[in-house]
Amino acid sequence: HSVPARPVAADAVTEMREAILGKLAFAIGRSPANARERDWYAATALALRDRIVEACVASDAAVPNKRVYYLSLEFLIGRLTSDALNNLGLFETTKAALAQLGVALEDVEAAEPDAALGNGGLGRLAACFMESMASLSIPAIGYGIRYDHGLFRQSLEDGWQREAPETWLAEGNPWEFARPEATYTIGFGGSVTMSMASEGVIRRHWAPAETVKAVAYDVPVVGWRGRHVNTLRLWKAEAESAIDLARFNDGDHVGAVAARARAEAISRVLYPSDSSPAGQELRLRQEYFFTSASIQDLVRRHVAERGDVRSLADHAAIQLNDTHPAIAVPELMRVLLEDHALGWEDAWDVTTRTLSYTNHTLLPEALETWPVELMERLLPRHMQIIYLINWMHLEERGKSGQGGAEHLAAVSLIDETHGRRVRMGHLAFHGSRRVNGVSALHTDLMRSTVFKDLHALDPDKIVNKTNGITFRRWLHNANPELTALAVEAVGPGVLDDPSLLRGLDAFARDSEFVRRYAAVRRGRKEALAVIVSERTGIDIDPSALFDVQIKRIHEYKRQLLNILETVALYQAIKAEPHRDWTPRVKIFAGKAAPSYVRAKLIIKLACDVARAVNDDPEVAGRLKVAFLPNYSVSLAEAIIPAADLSEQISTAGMEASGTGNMKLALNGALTVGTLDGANVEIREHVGPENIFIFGLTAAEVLDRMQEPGYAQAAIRQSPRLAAVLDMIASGRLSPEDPGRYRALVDDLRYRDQYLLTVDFDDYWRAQREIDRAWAEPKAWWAKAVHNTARMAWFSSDRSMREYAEEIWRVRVA
Ligand code: DL6
Repeated sequence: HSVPARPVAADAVTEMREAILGKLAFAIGRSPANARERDWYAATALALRDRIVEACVASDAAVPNKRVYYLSLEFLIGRLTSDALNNLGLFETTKAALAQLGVALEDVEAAEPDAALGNGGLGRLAACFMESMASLSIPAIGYGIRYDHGLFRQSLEDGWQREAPETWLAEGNPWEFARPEATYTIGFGGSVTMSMASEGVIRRHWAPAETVKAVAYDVPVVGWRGRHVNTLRLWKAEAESAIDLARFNDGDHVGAVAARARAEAISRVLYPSDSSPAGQELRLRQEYFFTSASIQDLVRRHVAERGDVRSLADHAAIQLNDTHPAIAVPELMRVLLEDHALGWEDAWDVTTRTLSYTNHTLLPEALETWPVELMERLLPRHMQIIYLINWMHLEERGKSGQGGAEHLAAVSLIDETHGRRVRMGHLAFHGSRRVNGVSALHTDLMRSTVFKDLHALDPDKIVNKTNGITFRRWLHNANPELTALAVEAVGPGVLDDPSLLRGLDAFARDSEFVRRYAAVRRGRKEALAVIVSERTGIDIDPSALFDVQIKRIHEYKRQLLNILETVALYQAIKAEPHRDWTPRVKIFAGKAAPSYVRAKLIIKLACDVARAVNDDPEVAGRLKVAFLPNYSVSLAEAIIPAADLSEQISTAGMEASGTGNMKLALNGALTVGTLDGANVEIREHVGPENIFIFGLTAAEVLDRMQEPGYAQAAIRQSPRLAAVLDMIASGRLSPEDPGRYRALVDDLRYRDQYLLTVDFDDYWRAQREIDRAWAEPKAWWAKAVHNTARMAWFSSDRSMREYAEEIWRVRVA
């Protein structure tokens, strides 16, 4: 780490050392002699937290004119210590302080468990946005759930994914503050009663059958240079009563805590499996639990500060991160109608001026809908409000002459085609002031497909806000060596203003700069090779091309396409062993949802291919394959700076944006990708000559899907692909279970929903072009430098500025 934001002063080091020692003794109760690394980590975090609190007090001094509330069921934060050290400019000071105590900062950092409160891109985006809002001094509170168990721990048992619970809170969390004074009651079930409020005015009251407490835990989020601190408020579920004492005394020791177990289950695990009705219900309980607590909290704060709930929209902007908090629409209505006695029109006006919604996927299977029957049982009052919102919405259509049955069915908040279900996307859309997509292509597809009819009713509502990543974590922290080089080349201003990276363009052909740029990569590849060897037993050569695909395992992301190409390459090398092959290491990492059987089989196939390839002396030195288990934010931070090639190969039209693509390109990996999600904009920024694009466009995908037998036709035209499929289907890669991949291959041959067969030949072509490009180091490194130089636009600071200006209407200094 060599990016000190401030020079290191001896007295600052002494002060930090004493602060850490004080925390170790008085907060942890350990002496330096018997402190474990975990203790040093906790002591360091607590010492840093004090500094943040000092900055926090300054941030909280005045009531801001407007606050952003970012509601997200996921925050994939990773480790917090390095963020805090970097943003406070205390990295070198703390390192020196710990060194005086005989402790290595790297070991302290490594002792911090990842806060993995998210599954992938959506949750990591929320974490990047929180950091950027703090860095831009946008007053914001993030709201989510304090899961006891974050994303599961993945291991590979003979190539099969196994899941174990993740235990980040096992020894407590030094970054959080418990706030028992911020506790709210959350209701479920029960009935709705009516009363006459005044002549002709009927009020409805919800009497829930069950209540649960939501208790706040606050994590401070410190921005760049410590100028501003925001809060991430995470809710923990607790029972109204910890124990049924009478029952306990009667000898029913388990039954006495059953209600508690049921209540606490809400914040027990991230993304409970929804493959059973009980799992689905728990998921809906989670969504309502955190949304209701957050809405109650922010309305209470607003009324305390401003006295009148009617001005909420002037001082609060609520962003719904996907549809998981879409129940905020009827919940805010309920609070305004019942707790604050607003009339319907006023409540609807406040609601629709306060809420906005981000859509993150158009895949039909990922669009949330809830059975009306479940909603009526769990949230009867909300269901009534949804019915009324829908009735008015459809009436309006009728009045404006758009009342055709087909049109009404398309825009209705209730889907009646497969049983009656509430469309959460439609609900969020209708209840929001602005709705945004996360890349230009995705936003266009929102307008022309899933939200076509709603868009026609309100053409200004959908806006595009292309995703971004925080450069503090994904460049400064993850790649301090490259950051130091950039600072040397274009000046320290680049730490504050990433657009200065553009100055690196001038160095793309500067042999001394390029030598150092390549040396930085080489160092990180050597470090990654050690990790790969330790975790998989596979030895990889740092001079080979590191070809990396790291993301959730999903069919549309097409890890399988990459595996097919790997098998084709394996066959080609074996057929012509003496050709001058570009040495490659294919690195995969990612988790499959526990109930996603096909995705788990794809992991197994990657491992079977790895075994065949790595054991074959004929391809030694040309091809290696490794699947790194337990992908996490921390592992991403180790892989990304070591990557030469970034695989972004989803079926065009299916990846809403991608953000890993941005992290890899920023760190100088060249992209091989389809024209999907933000890849389209990455190409515009880095230049078409610095990226390898292949495959059908989104429009071509839609057309091709209409052609019967497209997979068979593609296989007929590609002997190379046919040979790959034959090999996999034959069982040669899985001799202990020869039929293992027969159904997988049959699916490609006769269905191929994700068009792997159609894109295969062009992907092969692009990969061979990459082989040739790698053989020309000067040109390769020039392309890499151009990538780093031209990615500044993808900073999440830019995304947050755009949200602030166009969605939230919050001033950014
Ligand atoms: O917007 C963040 C991220 C995108 O970069 C990915 O392309 C997209 O797949 C992901 N979406 C989800 C959707 N899940 N749900 N619901 O994770 O969002």
